[in-house]
Amino acid sequence: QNVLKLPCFKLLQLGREGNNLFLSSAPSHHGPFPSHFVPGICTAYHESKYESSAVGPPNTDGSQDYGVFQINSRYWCDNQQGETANGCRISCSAFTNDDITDDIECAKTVVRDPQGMDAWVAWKNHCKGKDLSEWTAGCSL
Ligand SMILES: [Ca+2]
Repeated sequence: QNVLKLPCFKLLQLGREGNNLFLSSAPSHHGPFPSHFVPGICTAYHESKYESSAVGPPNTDGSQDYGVFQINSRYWCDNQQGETANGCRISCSAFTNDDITDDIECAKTVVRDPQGMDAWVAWKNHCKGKDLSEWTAGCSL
């Protein structure tokens, strides 16, 4: 994972629009980029490679995951296929366009759940407890 190969504008978009996102689980110091953006940036990369049109393959329960944060249709959005709690009260298709504002809003809702950032497998497997400073190398607000 070489952050310098990633589009910095995407990092900045995630960072700027994600103000206060993931604050509670943020590591304390990550250079010039505000530290509380970094968990979301690392997680989004490992979930979707920042591909806003990403739709995951069906999960074992038939649900699917949408957008940069791979938000799940069983719990958080409605894809018109099967049961959903629709916790973010939104269509899953809203998470597959280039405007990630609503994706971030929903991610904030997800992270307020008791499991917090652990809702994302990519966070647990690739980001949690790691030195995340490389994610912001070459980027600043
Ligand atoms: Ca969107």
